[in-house]
Amino acid sequence: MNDIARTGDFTPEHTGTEKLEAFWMPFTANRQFKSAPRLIQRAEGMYYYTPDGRQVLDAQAGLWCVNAGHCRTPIVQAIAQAAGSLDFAPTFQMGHPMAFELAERLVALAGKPFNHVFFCNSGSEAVDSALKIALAYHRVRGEGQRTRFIGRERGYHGVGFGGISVGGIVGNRKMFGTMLPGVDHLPQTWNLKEQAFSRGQPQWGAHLADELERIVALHDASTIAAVIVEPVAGSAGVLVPPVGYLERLREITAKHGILLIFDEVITGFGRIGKPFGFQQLGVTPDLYTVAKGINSGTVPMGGVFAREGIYEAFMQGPQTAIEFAHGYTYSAHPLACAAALACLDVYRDEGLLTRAGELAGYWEDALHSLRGLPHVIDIRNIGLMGAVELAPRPGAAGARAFDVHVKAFFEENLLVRFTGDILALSPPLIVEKAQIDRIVDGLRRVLSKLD
Ligand code: PXG
Repeated sequence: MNDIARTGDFTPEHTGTEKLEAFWMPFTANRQFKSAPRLIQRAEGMYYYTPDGRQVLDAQAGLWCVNAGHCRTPIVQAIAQAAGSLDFAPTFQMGHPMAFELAERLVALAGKPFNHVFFCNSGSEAVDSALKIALAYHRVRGEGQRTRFIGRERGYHGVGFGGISVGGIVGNRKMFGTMLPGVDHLPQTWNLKEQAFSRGQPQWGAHLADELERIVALHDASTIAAVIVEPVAGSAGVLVPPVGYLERLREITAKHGILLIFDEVITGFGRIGKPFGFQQLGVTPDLYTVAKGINSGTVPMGGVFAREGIYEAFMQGPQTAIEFAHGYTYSAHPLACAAALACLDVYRDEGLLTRAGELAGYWEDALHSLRGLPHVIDIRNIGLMGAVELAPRPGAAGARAFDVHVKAFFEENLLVRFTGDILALSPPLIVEKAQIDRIVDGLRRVLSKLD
């Protein structure tokens, strides 16, 4: 097979439905997809290209990850260079320079109090790693009885057993039965009546954080290791935290010696206006997870940031002891590190980690201009995240948003994500105002004639 074919030549015989059968697609309606496939061949900048040569505007940054835009030359070159000079290197009892350089640059971007980062290969692994760091942290300090976790309804923390246990998306949990024991959930924060068409953070809802006091009282603080939430819930459809809500979670967790973990897999790397979501929202967790935008989705990579005092608590016992029995073969993989280092340069040189803040007002006005269209019951936004929620068709939840997704793709050359009856938007951070207009105008045309 020549190189071109291997990098994705969808010849007609490759798009026949039988050729699509073997791939068990993740989080996909496999039979529906394979009967009417939506295929992507290549990508560049803000666009995907289909096998039949259509240029599709990517309004979802791949899957909330391609923050620097697609196939950026410096990132591509860095990956190629690494592949040819250090294809793999162990990071168990060994090290390679890019891993240390990347960690240094990342903690500098995070700022105080964050001083260490642990590497893994996905958001799901980052979440499991963070939960394990939390448990082990309490244990090394002599508080090993702190084993409970508190997540939140509608939270998405990936698909590991830890992640689905603290997560709160029913469909991702109910099939699997067994989960981590000792997990409780805060109520989710979205309320149609109180918050519909809020711009940015809703005013209503800070009091929902007080539920944490009730849960703590029930179990006793001494049994609880950590609370984990997304600063802005992404997968559940862009649920923006009410004003004062995260502050309240921070206060309560600090008071009870409970670690606060932010899952920044989506909000990290510029999505809401600062390098990390906590910086934009002004509330500092003890640990936070990242993935996706760390290298603009180019090579699988995730990480956990730890504040001062956490890593240090592990550094005890004999010098020869492995302080934390956790890690992955591909933790700090050279290709992922090379991609991330080059990506950080692109972010810095193009000001991309603060661009969502600069465009947020324009984005907000553009999205909210869809208010009043048929079936639109809510519009939410923060930074360069947005959601348009539709009323479900009676007896066919999710069908309306799926229709919009398909029509946007085929009729408007627009890639828009959907979850339930919510359209979710998160364009690459290089998006231009004219492209924001195109996204919104395309959606307007589709929504106007939607039944
Ligand atoms: N935490 C959060 C907050 C996420 O959004 C994960 C963990 C898991 O990451 P990995 O890399 O293991 O998939 C995620 C992933 C969507 C969508 O459209 C969201 C995610 C992944 C795929 C689709 O809502 N988020």
